[in-house]
Amino acid sequence: MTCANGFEGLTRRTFIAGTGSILGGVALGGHASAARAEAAAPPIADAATVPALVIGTGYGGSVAALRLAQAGVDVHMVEMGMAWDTPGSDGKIFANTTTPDQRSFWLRTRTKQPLSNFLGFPIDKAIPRYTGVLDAEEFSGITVYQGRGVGGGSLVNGGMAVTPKREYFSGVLPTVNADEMYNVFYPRANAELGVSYIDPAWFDTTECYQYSRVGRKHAQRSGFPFVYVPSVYDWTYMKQEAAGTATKSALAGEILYGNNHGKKSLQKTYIARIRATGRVTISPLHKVTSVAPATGGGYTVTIDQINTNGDTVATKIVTAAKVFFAAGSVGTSKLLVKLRSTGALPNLSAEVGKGWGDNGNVMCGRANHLWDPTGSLQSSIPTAGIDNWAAGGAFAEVAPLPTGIETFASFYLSITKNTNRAEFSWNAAAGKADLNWQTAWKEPSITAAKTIFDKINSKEGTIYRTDLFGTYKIWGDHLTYHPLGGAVLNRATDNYGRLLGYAGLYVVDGALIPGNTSVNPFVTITALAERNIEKIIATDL
Ligand code: FAE
Repeated sequence: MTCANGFEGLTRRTFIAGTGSILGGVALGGHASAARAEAAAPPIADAATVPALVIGTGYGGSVAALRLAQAGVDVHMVEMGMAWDTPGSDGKIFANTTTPDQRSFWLRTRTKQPLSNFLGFPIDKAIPRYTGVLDAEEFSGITVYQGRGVGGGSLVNGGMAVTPKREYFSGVLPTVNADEMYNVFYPRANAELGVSYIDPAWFDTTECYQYSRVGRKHAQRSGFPFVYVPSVYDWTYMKQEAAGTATKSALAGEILYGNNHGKKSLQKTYIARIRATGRVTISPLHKVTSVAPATGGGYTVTIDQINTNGDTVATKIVTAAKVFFAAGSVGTSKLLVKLRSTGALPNLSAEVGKGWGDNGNVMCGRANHLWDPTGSLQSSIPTAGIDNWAAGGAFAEVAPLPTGIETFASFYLSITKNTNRAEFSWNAAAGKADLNWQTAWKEPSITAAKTIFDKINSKEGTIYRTDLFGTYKIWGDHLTYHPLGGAVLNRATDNYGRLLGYAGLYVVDGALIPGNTSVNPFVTITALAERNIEKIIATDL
C-alpha cells in the first residue's frame, strides 16, 4: 500500500505501531548536520578541574552554558544521553515513529508508547535495550516522558513554542518581575529558539493540516477561541516537504523518537552557538551521580561514564568551582533529594523535592463522523490550539494522528489547571528517588478538559474514542510530557536559582517552575534561564 505521507509498504502491523507512536501528540527533533560539523572533543577526564560544570544539555543547561561561555568562562557540560550526531545503518540519526527500534527508548526492552492501544489492542513491541532518545520513566501513578541526549527534551518534543499569556504569568512564576520577562527575556528566548508561526494562508489550504482545520471548525462551532500555536519547526522546509522537493520529516510522521530534518532542536540553535564559542566541551553518555563540597573550595562531582547498554564503564571524579543543575525537573530533583539525604549536601533546603507538577497534561481523542475526515496526511508538528483557560482551566492542542490513513479521529493534548503537587523523596532501602504522585490527582485535569470536549461532542453529535489508552478508556491520564518543579524558585533556591545552603550551586532548568505554565513549558524554561544566568554572571562571577 502506498500512502500519501510516504508510508510506502505500510502493513496493518506497522500502521498500528505508527498510530501509537505519534499519537502521543507531540514531537521531537534533533538534527544531524549542525552537530556533525564539530569534531567530537574528548570527554571530561578523571581528576579534571573546571570553572563551571553544567549537568544536562536541555534548555536550561544550554542557556547557562552559552551565556557563561560568552562571558569568558570555560564550561563543561555532562549529558547522560547520547550525542545523536551519527546516522544508523538506515542512514538516519533518529528512528521513525512507525518503526521504533533501539534508538527510540531509553534502556527498555519493550516500547512504552504514549498511545498504548489502537482499536483497543496493545501496540507496544520488543526492542533491543539501548540508550535511546525517549525515556518513559515510571513513578507511582505517573509515567514521565523525557528526552535523553545532547539537546535534552528538544530532541523529542513537539516544538510547540508558546509564551504564556501575560495575564496568567503571576500564576506561573509569582516572584518574577513580569515586565522584565515580557520585555526582555521572553523575546530573547523566542529569538534564540527560532520561534515562528505557520503561514495562515498555507494552513488554510495544505492537505497536511486538514486535521487542524477540522479541530478549528469544531472549536469555533462550540464558541471556543481557536489559536495558532507557534513552533520551532522550519515552515519553509515543511512547505518543501509538502511540495515533494525536500526529504519528508514532519510529513513522514517524525516526532517522538527524533526529527531528522525540519525541527530546530537545541542542536541547531543554542548548542550550535555554544560550540562556536570554543569554550564549552560536552561529554555525552556521562551521568552525574554526586556533588559534594570539595576540601579546597568548589565541589567534587562524581560522574559515571556509561555505554549504550547503560553499564558504567568508568567513574570520574572532577572538581568544579560552580555547578549548574540542568538535568530537567525530574533529573535535578532526584539528584538533589539524594544528595540531601545521603549527606553529600545535607544543608539543602527542606523545600528541595517539593512542588512538582505535571503541567496538568491529559490526552483524549474524539471519533468524528464519516463526513468529517481529518486526512491521511498529517503533519506531526501541531500548530493549533483551543484556549479555554480562563473559563474552564484548559488549553488544548489539536494533535496529529499521523498514521498515513484516514482515522476519522481528532486527538488532543490538554494542558490544564491542576493544583495537585507531588514530592520527591529519597528511598534509602531501594537506593532511588520516589515521587508520590497519584493517578487520581488527574481528576481536575479531566474535569477541565471536559469543559471543552463534552461541549464539542454535544454540538457535533460525536463521542470520545475509547481505544487509544486501553480498552474502553477515554483519558490518557497516566502520563506527562511536561514535568515541572521539585526545586522551586524562591523556595528551594533564591529568586535567581541559587540553591540555598551552598554558594556556587545553581538550578537552571524546569525544576524551578512550580508545576504549571498554563501552556507548553520550554519557552518559559528558556526565558527564566536567560533571566537567572544574566543575574548570576553579573553578580557571582
Ligand atoms: P531537559 O530538556 O529534560 O534536559 C535535561 C537533560 O539532562 C536531559 O538531556 C537528560 O538526559 C540530562 N540528565 C538528566 N539527569 C542527568 C544526570 N544525572 N547526569 C547527566 N545528565 C542528566 O530539561 N514542551 C514544549 O514547550 N512544547 C512541546 O511541544 C513539547 N512537547 C514535548 C513532547 C514530548 C514527547 C516530551 C517528552 C516533552 C515535550 N515538551 C514540550 C517538554 C519539554 O521538552 C521540556 O519541558 C523541556 O525539555 C525541559 O527542559 P529542561 O532544560 O528542564
